[in-house]
Order: sequence, then structure tokens, then C-alpha cells
Amino acid sequence: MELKNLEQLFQQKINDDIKIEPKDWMPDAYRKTNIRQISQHAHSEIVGMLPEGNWITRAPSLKRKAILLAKVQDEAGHGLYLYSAAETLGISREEMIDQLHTGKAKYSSIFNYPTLTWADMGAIGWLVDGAAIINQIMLCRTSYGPYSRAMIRICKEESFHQRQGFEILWVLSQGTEEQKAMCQDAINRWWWPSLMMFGPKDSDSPNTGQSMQWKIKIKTNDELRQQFVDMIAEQVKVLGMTLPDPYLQWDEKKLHYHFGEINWEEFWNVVNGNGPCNKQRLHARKKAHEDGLWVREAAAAYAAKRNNKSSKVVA
Ligand code: BYC
Repeated sequence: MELKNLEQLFQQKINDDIKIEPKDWMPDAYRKTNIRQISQHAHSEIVGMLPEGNWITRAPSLKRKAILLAKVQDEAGHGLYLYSAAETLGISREEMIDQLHTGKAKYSSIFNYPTLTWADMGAIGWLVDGAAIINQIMLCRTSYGPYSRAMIRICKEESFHQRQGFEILWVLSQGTEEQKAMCQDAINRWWWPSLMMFGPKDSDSPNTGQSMQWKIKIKTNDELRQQFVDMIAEQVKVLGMTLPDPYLQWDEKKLHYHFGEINWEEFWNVVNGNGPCNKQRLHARKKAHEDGLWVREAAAAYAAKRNNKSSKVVA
């Protein structure tokens, strides 16, 4: 079949909401965009374990420790589903890891900020996982089958993550003056970086147009960001806290919250490797990979031994 016809058939499937599966024909650029987005999403889950991992030994009770440990383990699982989904497009796990370690692949800007107090665990759960869910609920309907199915499983766990984060902040908000101040301080520090998770403004987003046409993205960066602001601006009232934005105001005509301008210079600085913790995060990931070499070698040797044995049995 001619390329033009293949492209038309492909777009027709997308328009009819038929999922694209690994063995289906797809344009090269569709494959590349999915590899880029899915692998960056996987890297975000894996790098995203670091800021919270930092608090596992310092969680204030055994119960909090067990919950945080489970959450961080969930993130490792999400990373693995996503690496597997990307592998179905013809890239290997090694290539993806190499792209992360050499700085060729991005991961979410949010994980380049430090976690200074216990309240940050609450703010990450409520705001960071909250932003991630808004994005990922949309991605449950993305056009690439393996990505969409991974998202459905991940979203179930993310909603638990968000609630546990809110609950941490709720307990602090009912506590002493110091605890209340710690809660407000964490919200102040995580609010703007959470808004940046949705990416640049639509007018500055080079990938959104094509990704919407291919239904890799179903909503734009600005649409999702607005949905997030509308949700959090109401939830923060329950905590008796505020969001650090003097321009935040309900717009009766638009039926949305109006909010202030994001510091885009800070966003691009962090995305381009110059945020407060970029170097520390990459260093930690590379070290973990090097330290894990003996495990990978042992697993490969064991698999080879088993293969050898079973091929002898068959022979
Ligand atoms: N940070 O054209 P655009 C989690 C890049 S983890 C860094 O709008 P696109 C969790 C973008 O990649 C869940 N880079 O791009 C884990 C592009 O650069 P390249 C994380 C960003 O792809 C542990 C350029 O800027 N979620 O929940 O159409 C603990 C132009 O942007 C960012 C995901 O990964 C950013 N914030 O849209 C707790 C969601 N924003 O690649 C929680 C999956 C933009 O062309 N990804 N860039 O060099 C997506 O939905 C989309 O990729 C984005 C960006 C909305 C992020």
C-alpha cells in the first residue's frame, strides 16, 4: 500500500478512537513522539522516587513510614510499566536509561526541587500527584494501546497517593502553630513548580498541535493546568491554608479560577538542567545504576544457565 494511503488509514483509526497497537503500521514521527513522551514519563517516575526516598528514614511514625515506602515502591512499578510500554515501540531499556544518564532525555521538572520538611511529603502527594493524575486521567484515553493501558493501572494507585498527601497536610493543619506554618510553607514552595508540570503555555508548546491530532494528548497543557487550579483552589480551603498567588480569583463569567503568571524563566532553567537539584538527581540515578551492575549481571547469568538447561532437556 502507498504511504499516503497508510497515513490516511492510520488517521482514520485515530479519528474513530481505535487504539494503535505495537504491530500496527504507524508514521515514524508518531512512533518517535510516543517513545519520547513515554520514556520521559518513565524517567519521571524513577527520578521521582528520590525526593520522597529522602524521607523514608525520617517519617514521623511507623505507619507513615510504611505508607511512604509503599508509595515509593508504587512509583518504581509505574516506571517499569512505562519502560515496558516504550519497549513495544522498538527502543531498548538500555537505550532509554542511557538517554537519561547522558542528559538527552528529559524528566519532569518538579523532581529537581528539594524536600526540606516532612510537610513536603504531604505537598508532593496532594499537589504533585494531583497534577500527575489530572494529566494521566487524560492519558488513559491516549491513542497508543500499551500506554493507555499502563495509565489505567497507574491512575488507580495515584489516587491513593494524592489522598495520603492531602491527609498528611490535613493532620498538620489541625496541629500546633509550628505544624500549621510548616504546612503553609510546603504549599508555598510546591505550588508554582506543580503548575509547571503541565509544560509550557500552549502558544509555546512545539509538540501539542501534532500530539492532539494524533490523540496522544487529548487536552492541551493549558486546559489541564486550568483544571488543576480549579480543583486545588477549592481543596486548599478545607485545609484552611492559602495558595501563594495574589491574582488567584474566581471568574464568574469564565467559571474558572483566574491565576497569576508562571515564572517561565525558572521553568526553562530547571528543564535545561539548572534547577536546584538537577545535578544531584542525575548523580544519584547514575550511582544506583552502577551499584546495581552486579545484580543485572547475576540475573543475566542465571537466565543464561536456565536457558541452557531447558534447551538440553528439549534436545
Ligand atoms: N518538565 O511541547 P511540549 C509522577 C518539555 S511522575 C520537563 O508541551 P509535550 C510522580 C517537553 O518534554 C509523572 N520537561 O511537550 C512520580 C518538550 O521537550 P522535548 C510525570 C518538560 O511532550 C514520583 C518541551 O518541554 N508525568 O506522577 O507535548 C512521585 C516542550 O513541551 C516539562 C508525565 O511525565 C516539564 N514539566 O508535553 C510523585 C506526563 N514540560 O521532549 C509523582 C507525561 C514540558 O521536545 N508527559 N517539557 O525535548 C506529558 O504529558 C507531556 O510530555 C507534557 C509535555 C505535558 C509533560
